[in-house]
Amino acid sequence: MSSSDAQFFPHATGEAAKTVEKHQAAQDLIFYSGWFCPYVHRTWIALEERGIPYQYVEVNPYKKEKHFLEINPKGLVPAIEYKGRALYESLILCEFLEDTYPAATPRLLPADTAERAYARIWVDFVTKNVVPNFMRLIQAQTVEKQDAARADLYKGLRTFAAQARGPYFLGDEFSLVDVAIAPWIIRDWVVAENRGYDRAAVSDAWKKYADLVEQRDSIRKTSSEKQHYYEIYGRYLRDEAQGEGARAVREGRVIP
Ligand SMILES: N[C@@H](CCC(=O)N[C@@H](CS)C(=O)NCC(=O)O)C(=O)O
Repeated sequence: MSSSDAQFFPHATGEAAKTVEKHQAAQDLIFYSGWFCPYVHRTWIALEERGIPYQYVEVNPYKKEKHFLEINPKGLVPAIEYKGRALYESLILCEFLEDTYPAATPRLLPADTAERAYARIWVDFVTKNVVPNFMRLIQAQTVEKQDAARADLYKGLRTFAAQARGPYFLGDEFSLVDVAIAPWIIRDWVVAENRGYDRAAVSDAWKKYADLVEQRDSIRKTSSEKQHYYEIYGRYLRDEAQGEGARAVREGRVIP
């Protein structure tokens, strides 16, 4: 990790800052967040969607401070401390919230067990076919590598959108599948402005889905001002980022 990775705007801005402000009081659940992080964004969307009480704590995960490493030995955000128990991994945290707050609505996983498994199949698809290709596209430095990554990303998004029942992935209800992919929808301007990505060029179905998902209240309320994402994504676009994820993408490894 280079020290420059640890230097960026230190807190949420815009709509996200208002949400942070409302979640300062002590709660059973402490949410360790990095305002900029797409993985954090998933868990944050789930918390906001379901109205779960939480205390927001901003962490700079690149600093690897001792207290945070005690919460998550991997040193990655998001993490949660719940009644003294430390947990991490964005999608596992979303499922933890689902299990721990069964009365909070809406539920993000369907009640029917086969339908729940189906939702998890598509969450897994996002993890394997969308996120890595999105990050590869951002970090690719040659036109050839960008073309290859964009083609793989389009293929993944096209497949995903073709399976979406509409308006959301599983139908009328917003679900964990939408949560899993939403942070990369709200950040796709990075590849639109710099890597020739175009929602409409993926497919009509993808554009319709992405245009709808980004309007979701829980997503808007947890998004910061675009200008502050620039310095972070600039490092990715120059392939200079040294975080765990950026290094894994550079070396062709699975993202941690
Ligand atoms: N698989 C993890 C990934 C989390 C992750 O990579 N978070 C990044 C910020 S976006 C981080 O904490 N990076 C610190 C580092 O790489 O040292 C999850 O889904 O929670």
